[in-house]
Amino acid sequence: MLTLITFPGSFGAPSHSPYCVKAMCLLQLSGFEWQPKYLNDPRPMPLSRLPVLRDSETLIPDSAQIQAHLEGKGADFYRGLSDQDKARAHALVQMTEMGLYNILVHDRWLVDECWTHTREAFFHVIPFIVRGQLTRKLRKNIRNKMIAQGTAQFTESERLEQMARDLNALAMQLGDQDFLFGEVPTAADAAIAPVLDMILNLPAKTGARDLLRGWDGLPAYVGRVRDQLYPTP
Ligand SMILES: N[C@@H](CCC(=O)N[C@@H](CS)C(=O)NCC(=O)O)C(=O)O
Repeated sequence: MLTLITFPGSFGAPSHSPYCVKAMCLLQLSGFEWQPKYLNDPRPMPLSRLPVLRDSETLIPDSAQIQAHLEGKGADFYRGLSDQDKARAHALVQMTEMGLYNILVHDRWLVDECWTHTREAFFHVIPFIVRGQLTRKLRKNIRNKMIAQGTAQFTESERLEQMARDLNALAMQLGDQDFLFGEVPTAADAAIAPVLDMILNLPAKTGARDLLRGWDGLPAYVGRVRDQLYPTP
């Protein structure tokens, strides 16, 4: 059986990481049997990140590589779609993983009120005596990464303007369909909805959370992906 090595869940999602939830949704869509194995520290893993898929003795890191591996075993995540739609799906996934994902990371780690809850949810397993020092260091690293990558260089209103453009692109593609490419979920929904879900469920009020909660159609879309693709606990 396939084993997905994943961070555990928080704030109502089956993993802290949208990439781990993406991999779970892909596995659900694939129809293959799989089981989760929860890990808190990804450092021993290839690339030092999660998710990682174990197939017999092989470890496959990275959600896009996991997708390709499942496709190699026969999964068809875009059944019946044109090459043009597949290209559009790829572009929307990239947009979400490069843009909206970083807004999620920014708000989780750098908005003080969110950080208090994030720290508790992600790091409660670390012994209390070293937790403060370690999480301060991790937070500083994330702040530096967010500045280097650009998200933390913008003002809140600039970030929200960028986010609104991304949400508009997703809402335009969704239209009045149930899922991004029709009435059946695809790999694009597996990748995109978990990022939106985690922004919707940020543990404190932020501009990004408010913007998405108020966006006509997108919260309901996330609910449909949850119902159809998230594994049952
Ligand atoms: N491109 C990778 C990204 C995976 C990733 O960045 N995972 C993050 C969590 S969202 C991670 O494991 N970070 C290392 C850590 O948290 O220590 C994928 O698609 O799987």
